[in-house]
Amino acid sequence: MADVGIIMGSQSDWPTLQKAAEVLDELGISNEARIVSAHRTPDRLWDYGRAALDSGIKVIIAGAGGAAHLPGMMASKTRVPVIGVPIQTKALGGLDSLYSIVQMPRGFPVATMAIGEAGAVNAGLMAAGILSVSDAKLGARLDAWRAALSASIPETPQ
Ligand code: RP5
Repeated sequence: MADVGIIMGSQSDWPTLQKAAEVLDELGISNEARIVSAHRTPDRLWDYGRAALDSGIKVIIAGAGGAAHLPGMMASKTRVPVIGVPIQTKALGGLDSLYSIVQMPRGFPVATMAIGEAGAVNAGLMAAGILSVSDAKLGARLDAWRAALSASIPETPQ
């Protein structure tokens, strides 16, 4: 059983979503990754969304590119919070993914991150922040992670 489900529209999205998995691993948060395409495997999307709560998943990170319907469709299927990661695309740079994911109709939100790897890392951190509200030990690990990042920033450019 995993606390965070990482889903993506294609194998080609994994190098980006892997950044979310890495930060979750660093913070000791259990996670699972699945390819769940809104267009190519719609039944898999429905099954995953139907089972998410009972499976114990507390946050879903969903990455997709182009038409990028996966995060929004997953948000329509489960009340587990969905964090969307717009994948950078060759044709349109990921603006297509961003606009598709961010413009949800009222009632079914997706917490949309930045395009690409920064968005994937932040999706992991956002999931950690959500989980840390009810997990003090995780909160302490997240505080330490953030403090270490701040400490690594030099005051003067090299
Ligand atoms: C989307 O189509 C996926 O999320 C991926 O970003 C994009 C391209 O998929 P592939 O053609 O690389 O499998 O559904």
